[in-house]
Amino acid sequence: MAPSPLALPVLYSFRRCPYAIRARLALLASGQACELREVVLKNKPPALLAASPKGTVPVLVLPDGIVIDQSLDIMRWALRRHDPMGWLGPEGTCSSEVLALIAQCDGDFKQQLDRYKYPHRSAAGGAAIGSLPSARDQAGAFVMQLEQRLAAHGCLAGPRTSLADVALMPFVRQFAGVEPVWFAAQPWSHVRAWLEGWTGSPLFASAMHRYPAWAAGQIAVPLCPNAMPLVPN
Ligand SMILES: N[C@@H](CCC(=O)N[C@@H](CS)C(=O)NCC(=O)O)C(=O)O
Repeated sequence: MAPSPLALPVLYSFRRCPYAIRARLALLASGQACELREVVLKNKPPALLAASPKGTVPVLVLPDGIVIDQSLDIMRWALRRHDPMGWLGPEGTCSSEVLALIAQCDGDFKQQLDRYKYPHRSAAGGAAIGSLPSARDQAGAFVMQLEQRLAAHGCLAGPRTSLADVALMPFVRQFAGVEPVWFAAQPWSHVRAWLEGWTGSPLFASAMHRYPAWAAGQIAVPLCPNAMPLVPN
C-alpha cells in the first residue's frame, strides 16, 4: 500500500461510532498526528476495504503499511508511543481488571445496548430478539456496576483514569442517549457526573469534530481540534 504523502498514519473513522470515538480519544490524548478519513458506512471507500476487508471502523494504516483494525489495539498503539495522562498505567500496560471491563462492555453490554436501541431488529431477520425493557434492564445492570465502581474509586478501575474509562465512555454515552429522561431519573449520579466530565471536556469536543466524508484524492485533513488541511490548497 502506498504510504500517505506526509507519512502520517491514516485513520478511517466514523464520527458517531463508539469504537471510533475511543480510538480518536486515545490518538488525540497521545498527541499522535494522523490523517482522518471520515467514512460513510453505507459506501465504504475501496481504500478502507483494501486495507481491512472486514470493513469496520476504526482502522489505522501506518506509513509502513501495517494495519491496525481493532479499536482497542489502536488505543494501545497510540498510548504506548506517548501516554501523557497515564491511561495505560505505570508500566505502560493495562491491568487484567481494565481488560475484563472492556471485554464486558464490548461483549454483553454492546449486545444489550443494540437490542435496546434497535428493539425491532433481529439477528436472524424478522422477529424481534428481545423486548425493550429487558434489554434496557440487562444493560442497566452493567451501568449499575459502573456506578458502584465510580462511587467507590472515582474512576472505573481505581482512583485514576484508565483505558477502561476512555474505552467504555462512548458506549455508556449511547446508552444514556436512548432515553435521556429515563436515564436522568436512575440512581446513577456517579455515572452521570463521570459522563458529563467526559462529554464536557475539550478532548471530547476535539474527538467529535465534524469532518466531511472522505473520497480518494481529497486534501488530507488531520485529526486535530481545528482540522485545517494538511496540504494547503
Ligand atoms: N471490534 C471492532 C468493532 C468495530 C465496529 O463494529 N464498528 C462499526 C461501527 S460502530 C462498523 O464499522 N460496522 C460496519 C458497518 O456498519 O458496516 C473494533 O473494536 O474496532
